[in-house]
Amino acid sequence: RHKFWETQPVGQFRDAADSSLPDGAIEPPTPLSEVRADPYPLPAAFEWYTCDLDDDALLTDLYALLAHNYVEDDENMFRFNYSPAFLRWALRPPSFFRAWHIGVRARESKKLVAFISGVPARIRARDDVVRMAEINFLCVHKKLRSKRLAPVLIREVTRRVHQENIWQAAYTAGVVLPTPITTCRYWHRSLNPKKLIDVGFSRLGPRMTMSRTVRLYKLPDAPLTPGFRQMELRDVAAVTRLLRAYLAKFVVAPDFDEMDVEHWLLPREDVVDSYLVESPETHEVTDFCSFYTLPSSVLNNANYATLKAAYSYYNVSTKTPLQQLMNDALIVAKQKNYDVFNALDVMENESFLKELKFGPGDGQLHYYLYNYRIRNGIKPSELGLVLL
Ligand code: MYA
Ligand code: JJ1
Repeated sequence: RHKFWETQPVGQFRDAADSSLPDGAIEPPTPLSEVRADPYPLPAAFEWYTCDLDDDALLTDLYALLAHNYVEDDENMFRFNYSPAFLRWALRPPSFFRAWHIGVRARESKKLVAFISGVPARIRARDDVVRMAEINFLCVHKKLRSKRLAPVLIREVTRRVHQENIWQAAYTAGVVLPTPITTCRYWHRSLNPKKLIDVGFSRLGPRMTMSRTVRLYKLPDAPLTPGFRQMELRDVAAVTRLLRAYLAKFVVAPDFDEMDVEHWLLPREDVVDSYLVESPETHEVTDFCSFYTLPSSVLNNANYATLKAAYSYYNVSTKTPLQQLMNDALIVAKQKNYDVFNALDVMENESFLKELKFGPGDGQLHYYLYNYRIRNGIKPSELGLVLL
C-alpha cells in the first residue's frame, strides 16, 4: 500500500496493535562514517540545488513555487500563500543548517521545480528531550506529480539530517501516512464574515441573514484586559519562563530556550504577533498569546485574490482566563484586518473554541514523528507542538 513508507523507520500500521514495542527510537543511530556521502540520484533532467535564503532571487523563486504548487483545501478553492519574509523566518531559526534547504532545479532552464526543508529543534516526548529536524514545505511542481520524486526528496533530507548526527524528525501533513501520533482538527473564527462568505470559505448559516451574521461575529475595538500589550525584546526571559513551565504539561512539546523564544515569538510584522499581560500592579508577566500570519490565495474568485488568516501559535494563561486572553487575540487580529483566526484543537484550545464562536473546519492535520515510537499515540490535548 505504501511502497515508500513501508521501508522507513516509522510506526507501521501493522504494528499498531503490538503494545510490547517500547516508546523511543525505532532504530539506533548508525556511525556517521556509514551515512551515505553523496546525494541520491535524481532523474537526469534535474539537479539538486542547496538554497541560499539570503539570496532575494532564490527567495522569490521559492515563494513562487509554493504560491503556485503548495497545499490546497480538499475542493481546491484556497492555496497557502506563505510570504517571502515568513519563509525566511521559518527556515532560519537558531543554528539552522543551510544544507537542509533543498531545492530541485531543471538542469536546462534552472527553474526551481521541487523543495523540501528541515530546521533543527529540541522536542520532548514524555521525559526524553530529543534533537530532531522539523520537516516542512515539501513541494513538487504540479506538472511533475506522481513520478515518485517525493520519496527522493525525503531520502535526501534524511541523509543530510543524519550527517548532523540527528536521527529523529517531526512533521505534519494533511494526508494519512504511517502512522500519526495524533490527528488534529482545524477550527475557524470568522472576523470578516461577509468576505468569507463571498469567497466560499464559509456559508450563511440556516435562518441567518448577512446582517445577523455580521453582528454575531462583532468584536470590541480594542483589547479588554488591563496590561495587555505587544511582547518586546526585554520580555524574552519572562516569556521563556512562562512558556517552559506551561509546555512541561504536554506529552510532546518543544524544549524552547531564550534564543528560540526570541526567534519564534518576538513580533515580526505580518509574520508573527505576540502579546502578553503585564500586571499593572506588580509588572509581572502573567499571560501570553501569539499567532502567525499565513494568507491563502483565493482561487477563481472575481472579487478577492487573498484571505488574510491568523493561526493560533503558543498561548499561556496563569492569571487571565485563557478564554479572555484569546478574545483579546481575536480583537487585535480584527484590528489588524485579518479575515479569519484559525486554531487547532491542540493544548487547551478546546476550552475556548466553542465559547469564542470558532466552528470546525473540513481540514485535519496529522502529526508524525520519524524514527520515534509513541505507543498508542496521544490526544490532541496532549500535544504542545505547533508547526508552521
Ligand atoms: S506536508 C505538505 C506536503 N505538501 C503538499 O501537500 C503540497 C502539494 N503537494 C505536493 O507538492 C505533492 O503532492 C507532494 C507529493 C510533494 C506532497 N508527506 O512523488 P510522489 C508520499 C510525506 O509520486 P507527489 C510537509 O511538508 C506518498 O504516500 N509523504 O507523489 C511535511 C507516496 O509514498 P507511499 C507523502 O504527489 C512533509 C509518495 O509520497 C506526502 O508527486 C514531511 C508518492 O510520491 C506528504 N505530505 O508528491 C515529509 N504526500 O507510496 C516526511 C505524499 O509510500 C519527512 N507522500 O505511500 C520524514 C522525515 C525526514 C527526516 C528524517 C531525519 C531523521
Ligand atoms: O481552511 C480550511 N477549510 C475551510 C474552507 C473550506 C472550503 C471548502 N473546502 C473551512 N471553512 C469553514 C469555516 C466556517 C467558519 C464559520 C464557522 C464554521 C466553520 O472549513 C481547511 C481547514 O479546515 N484547510 C485546508 O484544508 C488546508 C489544508 C489543511 C492541511 C494542511 C497540511 C499542512 C502541511 C504541513 O505543513
